Amino acid sequence: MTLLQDIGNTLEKVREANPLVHNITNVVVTNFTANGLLALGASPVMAYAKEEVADMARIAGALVLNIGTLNEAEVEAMLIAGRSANQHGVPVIFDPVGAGATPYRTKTAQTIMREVRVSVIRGNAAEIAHVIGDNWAIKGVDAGEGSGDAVSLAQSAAKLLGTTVVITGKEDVITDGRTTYLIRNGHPILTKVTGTGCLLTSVLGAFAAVEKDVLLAGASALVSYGVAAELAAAGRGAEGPGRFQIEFLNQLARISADDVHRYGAIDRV
Ligand code: ATP
Ligand code: TZP
Ligand code: MG
Ligand code: MG
Repeated sequence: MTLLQDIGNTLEKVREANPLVHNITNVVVTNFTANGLLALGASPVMAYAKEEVADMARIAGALVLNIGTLNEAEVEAMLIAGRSANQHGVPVIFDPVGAGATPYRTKTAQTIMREVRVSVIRGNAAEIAHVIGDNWAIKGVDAGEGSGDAVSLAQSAAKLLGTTVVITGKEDVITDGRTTYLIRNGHPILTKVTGTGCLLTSVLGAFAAVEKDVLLAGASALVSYGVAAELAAAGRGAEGPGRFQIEFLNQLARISADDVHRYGAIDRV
């Protein structure tokens, strides 16, 4: 069985299992995230109240934490949900949106990494660097022009944090500190639609819910997502970001194991 066949099978498992993904995410991307998960074949739920997050996280297939529009109440809920997920063997996926942009974001991201056992942390290079106290340029929630090698940054972060790290950009890196894959799927128009990074983090949750091998789950999410974006950009999405956003949802619903075999571009490095 080749890696791309394993990835195609993992995509099919998401569709068969329809996993419940509990998201505590930001106000910018909430609707897009729910629609993207539905299109892919997962079942989204957004629940934020500290009175219920432990119960919701317990019954979910994965918990996604995203600090894009954080506040104290939400951070408290994230810690409660994260601890419940850890107690019940539910994988936690974390998006440290804007870490490095303000001290509050950086500190909160580091607190979550310390207090919650996170299966996968996904961000742009600057965000991941700031979570480990490294200094890449960052501008708001977009990666800046920091230099350096995303592969070695991801590997250092994985070792320091003791978790699987995903750094996205023109190419995506996933590593557990020992095994590293580079994924060359995707399209630049993804950077013109807000929430494509956040939705990807939730899609990582959907895949982690159905596949215990975190590296395979993550690689499968990255390849499937990138290929869906390529298909959308090659079709109706070529018209511009508005049409692309809608067409991308269509392609997340349509993408098949066959598309993954044909267009997946992943290498072990
Ligand atoms: P940023 O705030 O830096 O844009 P983000 O959280 O939005 O970060 P991205 O790094 O943009 O996350 O990743 C979201 C998706 O867009 C991923 O699938 C990634 O592969 C893809 N992507 C980002 N930039 C490019 C690019 N230049 N070419 C192809 N795909 C890209
Ligand atoms: N501001 C706070 S969260 C957010 C913005 C614009 C969304 C960021 O989404 P992404 O997926 O990182 O582009
Ligand atoms: Mg982006
Ligand atoms: Mg982001």
